[in-house]
Amino acid sequence: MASTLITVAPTGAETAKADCPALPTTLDELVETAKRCEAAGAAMIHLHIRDGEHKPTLDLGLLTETVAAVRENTALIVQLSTGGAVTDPLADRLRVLDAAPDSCSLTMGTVNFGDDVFMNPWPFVTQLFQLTQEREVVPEFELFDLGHVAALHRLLGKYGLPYGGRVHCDLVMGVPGGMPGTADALVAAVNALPDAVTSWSATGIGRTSLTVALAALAKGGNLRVGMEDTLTLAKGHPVTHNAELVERAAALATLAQRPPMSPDEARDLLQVKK
Ligand code: KMH
Ligand code: ZN
Repeated sequence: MASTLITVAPTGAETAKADCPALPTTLDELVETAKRCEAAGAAMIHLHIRDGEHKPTLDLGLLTETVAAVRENTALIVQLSTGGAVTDPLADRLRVLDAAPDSCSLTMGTVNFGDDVFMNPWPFVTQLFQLTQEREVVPEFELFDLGHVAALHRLLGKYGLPYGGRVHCDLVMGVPGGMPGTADALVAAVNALPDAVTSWSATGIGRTSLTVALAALAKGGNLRVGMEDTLTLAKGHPVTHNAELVERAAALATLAQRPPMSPDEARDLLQVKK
């Protein structure tokens, strides 16, 4: 039976710990979250980390320590964010690969991001992509807009396949400034993906989370969920632990006759380094 890759994005860089104490920001909280989310059906974790004051950081020592701790305690594929926070310099974002994750996010273009701008100029995209090839890290192409899909065609046409030979992307939908979190937008984006794409997932920001998950399953895709993307299960029902979102995703995937895949199956799918 076909199965579903569930990725959990537990923290992000946008929510303040003071506003959401349930957000995992310390190493202990991240490891506990990773373990519970793996038990609930996640196969990959998309990590942003925080400093001692719970502020987003790309500190290389902390990133390396976090990768090691999650690897020690789970079998999850460890994906580090190279998106960071909107204020992070591009050079620091490239340096994330020095922490040697299994996978990293790679956003395919600049996008308005609420009141901010998430900068991903083309030379940065190509430099980061070539670095993933050199370091043998599997990129996950983050697509916030149809223009990012066009940029993925351009990238693969010019630089070839990623490390491992598979092409995995994630549609990030419902960001104010990006494509909307609707079934119509999802179908349009998926139908426009390059033929080289071997797997894709989708995530809906905020209240679009459930719509996007249902549309993704109906269209044959995989799921990314987590408190980076949504802080409520429904209106008036705040998420109290990332595992709740993974459990819901696993239940939907099971109902769709494509139960969650194990981390080992996900390693095969994405061809991350052994
Ligand atoms: N925090 C956003 C500005 C990624 O992780 O690669 C970017 C982001 C995407 O979250
Ligand atoms: Zn992220």
